[in-house]
Amino acid sequence: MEQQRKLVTEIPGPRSRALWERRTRAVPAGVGTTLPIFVQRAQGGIVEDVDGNRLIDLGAGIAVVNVGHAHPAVVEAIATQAANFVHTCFQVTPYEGYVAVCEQLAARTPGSHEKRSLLVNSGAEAVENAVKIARSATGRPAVVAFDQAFHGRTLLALSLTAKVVPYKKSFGPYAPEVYRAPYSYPFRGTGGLAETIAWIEASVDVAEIACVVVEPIAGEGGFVVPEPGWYGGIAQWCRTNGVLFVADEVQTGFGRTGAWFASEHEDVVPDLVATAKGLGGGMPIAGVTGRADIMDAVHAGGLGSTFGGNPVSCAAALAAIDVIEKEGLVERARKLGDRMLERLVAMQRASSGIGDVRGRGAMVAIELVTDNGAPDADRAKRICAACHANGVIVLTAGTLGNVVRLLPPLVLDEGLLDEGLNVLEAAVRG
Ligand code: PLZ
Repeated sequence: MEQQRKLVTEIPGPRSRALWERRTRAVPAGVGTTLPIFVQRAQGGIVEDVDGNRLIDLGAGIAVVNVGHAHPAVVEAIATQAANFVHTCFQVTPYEGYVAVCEQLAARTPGSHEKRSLLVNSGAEAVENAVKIARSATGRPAVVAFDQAFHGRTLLALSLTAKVVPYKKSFGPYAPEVYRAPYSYPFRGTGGLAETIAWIEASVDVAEIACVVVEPIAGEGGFVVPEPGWYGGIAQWCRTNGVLFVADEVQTGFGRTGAWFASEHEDVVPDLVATAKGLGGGMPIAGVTGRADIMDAVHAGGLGSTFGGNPVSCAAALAAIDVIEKEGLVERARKLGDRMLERLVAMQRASSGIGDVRGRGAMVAIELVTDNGAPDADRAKRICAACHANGVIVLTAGTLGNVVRLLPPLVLDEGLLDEGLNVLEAAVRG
């Protein structure tokens, strides 16, 4: 498929609008939609809709298709595995692909210690299992999460997620023994390391804490990069206090930030790592990887999932990991990131209202503020809408909704990236 932006109708076009009509009668309103075009095909960095419009994708299905849409190696691995067998349930009769993915997770996640991995289906399920394992291994109940956190939408994961609207409103009561501490937010000058630790120690008996669950960069929370030393400082505090350090690398993993895992930027070796999204190259699969002694602390039969580590998803994951390695996508994330930051800083200088430009690797964002520095969620929405109308997929983020984030497939052609950024620049200018 030609890697080219092409608009042949307004966005959304007539066929997408007709499907939207059907959608409203079949799908509940509670399922949100960023951009109501209906997809026909997607390859590399381009998404084609049912009206024949081709859009530049700067969202990668929320950090999933790091290797690009429908990478040929991933597609071939899926087809080959599907022709052999599609499902047995690993707990009923195992197969090699599951083991091979766990070996890859052990080799790629930070630290050279002995590891084990559990495979599940989604980021939320990975986080939930990480907490179950941490509780089982420590015999402690409490969990600390942060005020910009997103960890998923199932009950325990949602209890860890911070943002009320739209995620938490009306869905309580939430799981007990979850304590929320301030996340480092350099642009707002809040959540320094000492403040965070003092907050934790004042709010919960440290001897009762099983684990701290933390994103190396707050993803849905607005691509907030903590101040240098904060993430490592929390890990150190955990070690000192017998608290397990659980890294949620669901959004930051698999090359996204210019390292295999973002914990590497702070030389942190987590006790447990939750992964999902980029792992499967587009197929649903997630993992919990951790120190062998912690992972093996759970009794036999205590962990599992019918579809967890589905053979087709495992084949896709092995292919995607191989593509990230062979195509140098970790390096490429840095290159794309440098280009995006350079352009965004130029936009910040030329226009008012961009309070902050931040990110790591191919995970970058702008935070929109009004003249007096208040969060400007309406402007973020307007900028996204203008990008969408002009054939560029961008996403909002932020606990206050005032962030526009860019997270393209790591294979995106530099010409297309620049074209996408030109559209964004015009949208920022208004
Ligand atoms: N942890 C860090 O980013 C998912 C959410 C989309 P699942 N982020 C996208 C939405 O609106 O629900 C995410 C994440 C981090 C966990 C999760 C949860 O991953 O695969 O969506 O369950």
